[in-house]
Amino acid sequence: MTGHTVKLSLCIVALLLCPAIASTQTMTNMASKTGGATPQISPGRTHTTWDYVPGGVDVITGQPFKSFGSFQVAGKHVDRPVPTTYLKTLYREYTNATFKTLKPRTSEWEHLGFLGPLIRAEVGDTIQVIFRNNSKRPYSMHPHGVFYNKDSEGAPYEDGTSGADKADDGVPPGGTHKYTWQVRERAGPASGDVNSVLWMYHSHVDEHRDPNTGLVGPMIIAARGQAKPDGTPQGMDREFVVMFVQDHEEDSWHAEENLPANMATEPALLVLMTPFSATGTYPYFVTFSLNGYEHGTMPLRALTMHKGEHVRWYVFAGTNDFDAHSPHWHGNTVVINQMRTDVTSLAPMQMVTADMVPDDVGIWLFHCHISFHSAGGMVGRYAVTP
Ligand SMILES: [Cu+2]
Repeated sequence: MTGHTVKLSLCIVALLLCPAIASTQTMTNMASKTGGATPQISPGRTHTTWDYVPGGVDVITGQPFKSFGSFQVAGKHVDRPVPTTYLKTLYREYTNATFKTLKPRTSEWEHLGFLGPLIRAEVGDTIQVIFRNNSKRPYSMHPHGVFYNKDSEGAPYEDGTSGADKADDGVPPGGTHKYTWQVRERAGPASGDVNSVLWMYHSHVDEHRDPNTGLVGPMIIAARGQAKPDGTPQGMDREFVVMFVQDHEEDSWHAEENLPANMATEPALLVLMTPFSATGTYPYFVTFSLNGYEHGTMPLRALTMHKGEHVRWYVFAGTNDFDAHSPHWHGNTVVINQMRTDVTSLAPMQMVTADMVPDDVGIWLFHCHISFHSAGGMVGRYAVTP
């Protein structure tokens, strides 16, 4: 597909913010209720509800998950139950630019969770994204890695441009913008890389609050001539994209709707890891997840592979202060930059590609090795079948 314009799944990638669909589970339910039809947009809905612990069970321990927050009430430390659901604004893909029909996420990408749709291209392609903003605030799409002119950067700042070159900076509510990104050699693998690399896109109208609201998505670029007809890189049987992300829900644009109204008089306190901890971690509304899934709730069926397959993991980190992470695979090893390991490190927004040929069958832990991140929920599982 080298030299082609990538639209949709190699056709127009039509994205619309804030569908009426809540979570992956709800999407499945709605589809089954309507006889398998693709869920339609409900007018008037401008955000989505995301549950960080869908099902309400800590899958790692097998026990019901009890979410609590610590508050200062009349000078005393009080623990109270708190929800695991938050309003989020997410990128979602539609079948075409009429934005009437959501494009269903295929089963192998179910694990993407609250991330936006995967955009794929090969060096030599051009990516076009028709972006419609159905939310109540201006948002944008700012890509990493690919080449863009000033009308497709998706970030407002004093850059000496004006007019049409500013239309991408923040697409207003109800507005539409076409982003055009060239996939040049510099966006593809370098000589030391494997034959595909991970990039990302995110809203950059407010570089802090937009990602914390949920506006981040992945992009995979294959080397020239290295993409199979379905866009996947040659030689790979399976790919996974996992964002290790610390979300500050207090900095989301939905913070006022998500957090208690009396926070000024009853402030949330840092959560202690043990009763003897010298210091706390974060208030309860700072979440530590894998693609929005905490405490092992990322669907295992979507993170399952066969022994001996060539598996490529793309891992990246969020944009907050403690978004430095140490992804660790139990049971199997990976090769990163031609070096063997089972732990890697991510600085905020850093992207790493790790190849695995699993030889150890079983259900295995996959987690951040920073202990308070893992305790806070940044833990999942993957499975290797014979
Ligand atoms: Cu971490």
